[in-house]
Amino acid sequence: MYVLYRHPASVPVALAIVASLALPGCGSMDEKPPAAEHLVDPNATAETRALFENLRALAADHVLFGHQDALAYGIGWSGDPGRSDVKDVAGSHPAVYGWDVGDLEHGASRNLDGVNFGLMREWIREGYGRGGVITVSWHMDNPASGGDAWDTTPGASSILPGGEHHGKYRTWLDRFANWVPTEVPIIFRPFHEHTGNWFWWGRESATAEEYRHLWQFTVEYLRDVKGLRNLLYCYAPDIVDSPAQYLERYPGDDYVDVLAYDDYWALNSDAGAAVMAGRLRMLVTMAEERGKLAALAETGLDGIGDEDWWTNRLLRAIKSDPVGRRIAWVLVWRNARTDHHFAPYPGHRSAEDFVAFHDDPFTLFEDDLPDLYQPLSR
Ligand code: BMA
Repeated sequence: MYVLYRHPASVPVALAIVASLALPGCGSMDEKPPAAEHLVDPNATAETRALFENLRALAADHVLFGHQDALAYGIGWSGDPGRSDVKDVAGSHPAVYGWDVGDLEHGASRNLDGVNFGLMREWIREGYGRGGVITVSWHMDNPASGGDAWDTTPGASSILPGGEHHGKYRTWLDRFANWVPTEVPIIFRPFHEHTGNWFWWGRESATAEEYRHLWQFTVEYLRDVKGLRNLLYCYAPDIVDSPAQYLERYPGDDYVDVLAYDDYWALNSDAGAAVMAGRLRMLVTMAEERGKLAALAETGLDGIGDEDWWTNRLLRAIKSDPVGRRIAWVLVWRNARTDHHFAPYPGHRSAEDFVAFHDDPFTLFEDDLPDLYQPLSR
């Protein structure tokens, strides 16, 4: 849909132009975008670093579209090779693939939603192989009570160093490190929506200090003990309405590469687009001040009741603010059932509008992507 990105040979030039035109502080076409000097992992793989830099350049003028579990199943099918509901409707896979490793902590063969972990690893490689972006969340069970992620029994302090379940938590992280395909750059988004009160790491179950320590320990363990070099770390609270609230539990610039948030609240009504635009503006401002990426890590309307939700709600909200529009990606949740889905499928009431959303030059699907894993030319 956007010719500039269709020709691999022109990509480095195109990226440099996009970045120099639109990144703050880059006044002329000769200037280079600022270097990504502050990744959480200073020894991240070249591909991981390139992903960060390319996403930062693309975010100036585009948003990548993502879908959870896209390759695993959709409405009326499961495990069909090369298939996604997004591709069935729009002709291209999403640009971003979300996966969740809930239950990997127990060494289970399938995640909490029944996705086989061996196949998930292959789908991650497949999406990456086509140039897509991979992000992983973790609906981790409650380490203290044995309940699920939604069991709000306090658990964070018990897995910190010195805590009763600390050894168990190390084992859980070991299982993640053993499973994750280390050659694939992955945007890792643990302990999300923590400003809500529905997870055991949420605001009513963990103090701000416990949350920060849990995050910092997790990063240091995966990076320094397990030696994972392929992770970018994404911090994603639920909706908040001030920078102070956003940063209350923030573990620090040394521990976060992507400032994101989840928002299932704003886009249920027409008026909500302005609310979301304001939140995105706040998010992008905080991210750019720190040299980080910004993203709308999860959003959507379950069932997508409005025919024009994609262009008139989501895209309008993202595009409407000149700062807020500089998020790198937006991801919608999984297509589990006809009564629980966030992307269209063939015959869906919003399918036609989704094609228009795909065709808009602002959105990038997999068929629009440049090589995100090659260093940005300087
Ligand atoms: C929720 C729902 C659940 C699912 C969970 C983790 O929002 O989709 O059915 O188990 O996410 O993927």
